[in-house]
Amino acid sequence: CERQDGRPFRQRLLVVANRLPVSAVRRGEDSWSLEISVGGLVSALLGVKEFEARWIGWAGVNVPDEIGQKALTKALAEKRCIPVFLDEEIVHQYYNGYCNNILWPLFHYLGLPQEDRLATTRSFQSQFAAYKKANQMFADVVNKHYEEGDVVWCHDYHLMFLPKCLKEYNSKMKVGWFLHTPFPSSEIHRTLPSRSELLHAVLAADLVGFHTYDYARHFVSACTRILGLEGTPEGVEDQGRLTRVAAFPIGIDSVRFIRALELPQVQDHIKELKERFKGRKVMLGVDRLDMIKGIPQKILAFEKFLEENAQWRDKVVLLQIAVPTRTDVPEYQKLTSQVHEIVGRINGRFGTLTAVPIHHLDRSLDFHALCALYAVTDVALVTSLRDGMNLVSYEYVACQDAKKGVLILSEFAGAAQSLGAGAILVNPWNVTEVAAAIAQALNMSSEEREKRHKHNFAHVTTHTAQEWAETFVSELNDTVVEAQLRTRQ
Ligand code: ADQ
Repeated sequence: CERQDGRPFRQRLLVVANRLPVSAVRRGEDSWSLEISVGGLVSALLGVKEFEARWIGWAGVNVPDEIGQKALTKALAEKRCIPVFLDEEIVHQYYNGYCNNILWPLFHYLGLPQEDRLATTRSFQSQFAAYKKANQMFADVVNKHYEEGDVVWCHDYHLMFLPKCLKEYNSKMKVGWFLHTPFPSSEIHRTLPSRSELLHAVLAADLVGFHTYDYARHFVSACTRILGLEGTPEGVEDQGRLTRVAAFPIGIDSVRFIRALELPQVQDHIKELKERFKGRKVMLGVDRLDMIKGIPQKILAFEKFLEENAQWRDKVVLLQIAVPTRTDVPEYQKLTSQVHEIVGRINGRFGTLTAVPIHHLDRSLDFHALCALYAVTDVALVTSLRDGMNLVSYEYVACQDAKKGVLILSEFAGAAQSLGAGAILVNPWNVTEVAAAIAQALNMSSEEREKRHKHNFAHVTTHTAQEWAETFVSELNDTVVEAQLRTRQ
């Protein structure tokens, strides 16, 4: 196997994530069309030049028949993707249930669902059993495709059991696991009925990575307090075996965003937006419509700002782009109605015949439209109640080198640790504080905006997604070599 420049790849990298980076649509009994979905992880790994990456994951569709499975496997192989086939019941219990209904809220400090509080409830137990079963199914596929010397990189809270399953197959496999969400305080993690089993399973990896040092510290504390293991500056030690634990803050492919701003279609969007909002300052929110993103809190803070700053009422507009996710879950449906209700009330209260203060869109935007919005807006508002990192804040900074807009950023997003010096940091629960931050951002001098932007732009363009992936994989290789040396001594 060769790279584009003709040199051989250093190593094969098996990336295992719940979802493959493609959406599959069935066109006939044995034909599929595939569309690549570019997200943070995909662009991060596209930049990893030394490794020949293959993806293993679920294609997001139920394919019960053998003909369909074979055809999809073949189509995916051309994109270097390998499918794990999960049936509807497993998806319901493992993905909707244990992953999204239990681990996601818990890791974001929203607690366990009330009805699942007791470890003995049937639904909790069956969801956990399905979670383990699904992780074993991922492991079976990885094991089938693994070749000696490969690096296996497991991603996120969906696959916490995977390192254990893989090491049971082959203790020599190089296994890394990275969490994209926060890892909560050990006091939160210990409420989980399956707390110990999950920690032990993750510890089977050689390297465990988090976005921030705090999340890594919480994980080590959970292992020391709940499992009684020894925490060292390097990681966690269990009977002489060390699992290395460290922080690897993710970044974005900043060049992709910066270059996009030159494209004619993006320039056209920019021109249109400038015309449309002429004479008004524009604030931007871009989020998945999820409880963790603090969208109601953001809108209420904007209302407070309008209440207290009458002179700004017809001079500022908030564009909130919220892409719907997990739309079949009642809590998410409730959140959507709640947001619509607040937006309607505020627009009724402060709107005029010609303009409304909030434009709320329940949809995803294409990449070019998103870049244009990032480039023309004066302020970005990120008010996550908890967020592993938050890439929207990075993307905004990457597109603001001409305008030098202000980033208002929640102190509970991992990004606060890297962009804190340039952003205005806020506690999203404190509506008065966020309203004051909006006033500060809108009134900020151009010198101060420039100074703050410069700091953040330097960070976003140097700590890229590519660097993140390269660092993790090199560290994983080194960790395994060091462990081998230790056992030989
Ligand atoms: P997410 O919770 O999805 O990711 P984030 O990091 O902000 O959050 O990434 C969202 C991505 O989706 C961005 O690339 C953004 O451009 C895109 N996006 C969001 N809303 C959109 C919209 N309305 N239209 C178009 N695109 C939209 C999880 C964790 C984060 C962590 C990442 C990466 O929750 O904390 O930063 O993984 O590790």
